[in-house]
Amino acid sequence: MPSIQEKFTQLFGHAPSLMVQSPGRINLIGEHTDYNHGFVLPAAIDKYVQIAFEHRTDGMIHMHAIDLHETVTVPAHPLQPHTITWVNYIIGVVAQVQDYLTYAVHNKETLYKLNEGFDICIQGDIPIGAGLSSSAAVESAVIFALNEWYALGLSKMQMALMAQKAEHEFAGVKCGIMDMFASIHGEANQVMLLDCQDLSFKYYSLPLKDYCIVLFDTSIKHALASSEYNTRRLECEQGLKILQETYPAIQTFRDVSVRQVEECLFIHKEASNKIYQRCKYVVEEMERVQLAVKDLLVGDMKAFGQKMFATHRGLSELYEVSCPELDMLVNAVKDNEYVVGARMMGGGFGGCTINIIKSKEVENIIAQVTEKYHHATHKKLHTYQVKIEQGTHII
Ligand code: GAF
Repeated sequence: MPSIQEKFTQLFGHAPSLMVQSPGRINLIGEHTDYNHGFVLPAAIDKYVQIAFEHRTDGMIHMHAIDLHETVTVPAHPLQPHTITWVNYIIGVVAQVQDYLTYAVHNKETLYKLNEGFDICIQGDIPIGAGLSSSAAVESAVIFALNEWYALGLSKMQMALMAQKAEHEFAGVKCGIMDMFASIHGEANQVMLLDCQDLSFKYYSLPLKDYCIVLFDTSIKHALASSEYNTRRLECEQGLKILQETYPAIQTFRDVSVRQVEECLFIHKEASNKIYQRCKYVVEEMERVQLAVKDLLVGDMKAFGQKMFATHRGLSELYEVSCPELDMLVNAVKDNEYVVGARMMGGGFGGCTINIIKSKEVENIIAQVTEKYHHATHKKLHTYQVKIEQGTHII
């Protein structure tokens, strides 16, 4: 198979000037907390999107997705959301940079250069729709390349925020900051505790010792994932407003206790009340992340893993973003003495579970779960043993 440089050269008749690689991410704990001003604990992994880039001067953006065998060309200005999803991950980011150069820094020369257009090829090995943030990896790679090529001087956090805005405005998913943050800021062997309220973060080593991280991929992506994601976000906002009526000092979920959720949202003792359930999960998960980091600091992976199982229960029963296949995969390992923790990961409604498994038992456990999964769903289970790696960088 030709390399991305060779493919780029074949397609565009010249070699690329810049190559960038951006990883997918895992998240150890802290799910659906980023857009609720909570904490997350993600890390970048050894699965990547690569892009090859070259400036052009005819005002066009030529894009080619190698794995999908698709080429799309659009004028560099003005940019509108496109009908093809992957195209939006590129042009959505370009639109953010155009806005930045127009309104934030009034840099006409650089804007002129950007609007001259470019050629770009993308390829990758992050499974699409598996909840490993392949879209954020593309957006992160593109913003990183534009920052480099046009000498924009953006910080990593500014890049992550612009990539997030691209996802909101061009892909239509009101995602939090976690995925782009993790792809751009990742470091080898380090998880990152990000405070999504003030965007401060800290790196921690994961005391895996004789354990490793394995992802079980349901190969399912429900069509309702992005609409349900936006609905969860709205439900949380509604819950927060109700809490603020009784407690005006509350600004974000960070100021909310479980007791206040019980008092203000547990209406008529109706435990099925959706807003109550969503908010209860969020507040409990925020506390769980803090406690889980303490487990990491003392090297107690067993206690950490128990919290992952508790997160899964919350996501499945209260936040209702799991699906039967994800629940099945977590149940399949929950009483296995060699699996310290497992849970669904990412937005939900399909994608992967993340499992912390004793290294010497990984093969056995993969074989057992693959068999069970096939028996129950008639689907093939894809599994990935992942390493924690460096974030977006030039190659
Ligand atoms: C998706 C989103 F993109 C993230 O921002 C985050 O909310 C996650 O779902 C759930 O934790 O990956």
